[in-house]
Amino acid sequence: MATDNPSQPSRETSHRPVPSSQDGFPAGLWRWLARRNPPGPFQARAWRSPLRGPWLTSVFGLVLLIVLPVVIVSGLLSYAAYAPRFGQGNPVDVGWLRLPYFDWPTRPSWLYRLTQGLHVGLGLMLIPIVLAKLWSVVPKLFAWPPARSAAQLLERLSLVLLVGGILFEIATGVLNIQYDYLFGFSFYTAHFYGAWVFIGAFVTHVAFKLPHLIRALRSRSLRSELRTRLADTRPERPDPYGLVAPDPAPPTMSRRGALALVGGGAVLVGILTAGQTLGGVTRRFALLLPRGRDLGDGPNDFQINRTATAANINPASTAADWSLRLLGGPRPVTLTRTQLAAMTQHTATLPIACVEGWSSTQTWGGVRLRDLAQLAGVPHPASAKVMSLEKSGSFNQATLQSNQILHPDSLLALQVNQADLSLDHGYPARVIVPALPGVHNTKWVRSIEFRAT
Ligand SMILES: Nc1nc2c(c(=O)[nH]1)N[C@H]1C(S)=C(S)[C@@H](COP(=O)(O)O)O[C@H]1N2
Ligand SMILES: [Mo]
Repeated sequence: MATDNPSQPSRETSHRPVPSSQDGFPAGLWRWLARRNPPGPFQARAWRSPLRGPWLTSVFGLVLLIVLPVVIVSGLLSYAAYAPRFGQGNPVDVGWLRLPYFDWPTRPSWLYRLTQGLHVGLGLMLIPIVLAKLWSVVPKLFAWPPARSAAQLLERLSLVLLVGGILFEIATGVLNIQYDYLFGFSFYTAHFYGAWVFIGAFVTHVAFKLPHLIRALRSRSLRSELRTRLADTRPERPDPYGLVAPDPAPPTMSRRGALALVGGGAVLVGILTAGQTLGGVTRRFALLLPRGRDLGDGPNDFQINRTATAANINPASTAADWSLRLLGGPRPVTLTRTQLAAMTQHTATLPIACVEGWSSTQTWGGVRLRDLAQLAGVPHPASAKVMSLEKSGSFNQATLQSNQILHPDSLLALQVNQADLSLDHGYPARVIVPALPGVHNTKWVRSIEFRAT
């Protein structure tokens, strides 16, 4: 019954049953709709939780307001870390969404491990908070009439983009870290454009809601809420937004209980996730990530992104007659593995940090890339294109920036943890560069072309 709904506009004196042109369109239509509340969730009285209200919504909102920008910025940084200037952005051409190019740093070596670990880790931890926030405003989804003015209609459409955007980003992100390449479309393209839709809606939403959020947060004290037991839990004051239940049921949980439940959920997700990048014993708790598990002991027993078999590497092509080709100088240089091993060797402890959020730090041994550039006759390379023996796929080549070639820890690794690389980790030789996104640490290297400009 429409009269039960406190979010109704003030009752009109007119009783026209259908919209009339005298009313003007669409005002008349809205008034007509307002008298015809559909049943079920469209009845404000159907929503009875005594905890719903602007304060609780704003607490969840504040957490999202603080943490989401970190997730957004670290996500955009991941795009930048792929070096889009070399056509390695994913998606490649993003038109006017292109951000200014800059050289991704090589120091600290754990930079991408940090930014991408935050992106994936915080993104996952926010899921319970996003769900709680949606729960807290769900009656508004069923507000009736659907809109009372053109401005309100626009606001509700922007909420579709906001809610749809974040759910889409969560869904694509989670699927990608669980089973890559599950989509019929490119994960990167979808996640990238979805992100911009969400960013636009998020900025708009914050601009409109910030004053309400501040006011609502001031309406109750967090400290006293945290001291309030179930027995003393009362609904919030009736609000102009239609969040507080007009006919609240008795509470079954205190506000602090609800906050603990949601916060505990986020912490639990964090515990089940963080091990994939923290490593050590914590890796055992990274249950949410199939690629985060401990793979046993031994120098080569760490995370493998794609095995040699999966990459269609013919073991014969990595055998004794394998040689590395250095291109781009006055004449090509060819080096056998024995010749590479006879050059000055360096070791560096560096992480492989995957876009999926996991990382794995190992001690690598091999030849400096800058020594190879020197040998090729390009001592001051502007870039280097690394090609793999792997024939197809988008992971079989990568272009490195000048600072990534010249860093003293940037290696063409022959060894890891003092043993020869295993075939799965890129034998006979692979690239390892500080702070480089995992995907560009090319395995089964066939050639490197150093470019002076
Ligand atoms: N040729 C080739 N190199 C590759 C890959 C690949 O599939 N093919 N995977 C990349 C990705 S996505 C990551 S995260 C790292 C993983 O290295 P690892 O398998 O030795 O841990 O290798 C990178 N190098
Ligand atoms: Mo990766």
